[in-house]
Amino acid sequence: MEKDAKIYVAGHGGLVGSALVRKLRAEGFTNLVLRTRADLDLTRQADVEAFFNAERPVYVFLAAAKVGGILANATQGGDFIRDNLLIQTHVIEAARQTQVKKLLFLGSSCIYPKLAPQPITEDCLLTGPLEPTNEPYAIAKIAGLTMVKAYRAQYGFNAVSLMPTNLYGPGDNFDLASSHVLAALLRKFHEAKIAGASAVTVWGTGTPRREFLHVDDLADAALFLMRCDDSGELINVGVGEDIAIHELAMLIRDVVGYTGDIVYDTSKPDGTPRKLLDISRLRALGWQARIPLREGIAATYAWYCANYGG
Ligand code: GFB
Repeated sequence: MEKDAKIYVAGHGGLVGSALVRKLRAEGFTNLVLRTRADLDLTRQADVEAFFNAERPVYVFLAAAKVGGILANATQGGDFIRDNLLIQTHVIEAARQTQVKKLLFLGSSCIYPKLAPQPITEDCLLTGPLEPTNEPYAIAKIAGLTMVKAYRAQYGFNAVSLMPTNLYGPGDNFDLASSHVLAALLRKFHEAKIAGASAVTVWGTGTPRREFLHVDDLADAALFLMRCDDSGELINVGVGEDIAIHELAMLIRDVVGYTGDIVYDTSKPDGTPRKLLDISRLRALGWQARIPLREGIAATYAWYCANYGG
């Protein structure tokens, strides 16, 4: 990838997009094209076509998507499938029409079957029923993966498809109704510490297991694969180990320095019991994550305090 090549990071303001911009700038890429949602609504095809015709980026990182935690997915499925189908379809087609050299597409570990054998290998996709709480999102993302695969076969379109595990880090969404668990618990324990609350409520039973990858590691993997992988194969991106939600809650309580109790609200969904990724394919290409979970949580907590105060 040439350092002056024009690179479009769709969704540059989000958790993944902002990490990609940090990584690309740190690596000396000087020609980044960034557009806010107000500047460019990716759900409107004519606007996306006009943007690509005007800017003609050489590389595209498609980090724009409607994403959210288990509750948001379970209650806004229509928005999740509509917005993600529109965004990805418009960007991938405009990239093809304007001869983009390579596009990076992001799937997610949550689009594998609910009860896939663990750790999950890339060939598990579409081999069983999906997790009901996020089926609309999963089907949209599976459609995107299928689209880039079909575009490679029909048009020779070059795209790399990553399947990241659960992500966290600076720039995360801390809204308690729509966030993912790690960000939500950081905020909950922080606010309980400030308020002197006696307990923090954790959703579900605390027994599900999740794998967490710091978003700066994901950005590193994304650039690594954009540079070196042209196989067209799905590639899982994870850390190779997971943690039970109740263990995560105790870890975050310790990092935040809260001393109260943890109570579980079993009226909230657990979601899939486990979704640990098999990362053999990525390791064979020579990449592995570097940010340990406790260190990553502590750094994210410091970022949260600096940006959200309190
Ligand atoms: O991170 P999370 O919302 O999404 O939930 P998923 C992970 C686990 O943490 C679930 C529990 O078992 C939740 O019940 N949990 C405990 C909490 N306390 C909380 C809390 O305060 N907030 C949240 N959000 N969870 C998502 C998919 O599944 O994975 C998305 O729905 C996305 O589509 C994402 O792909 C990566 O890991 O269960």
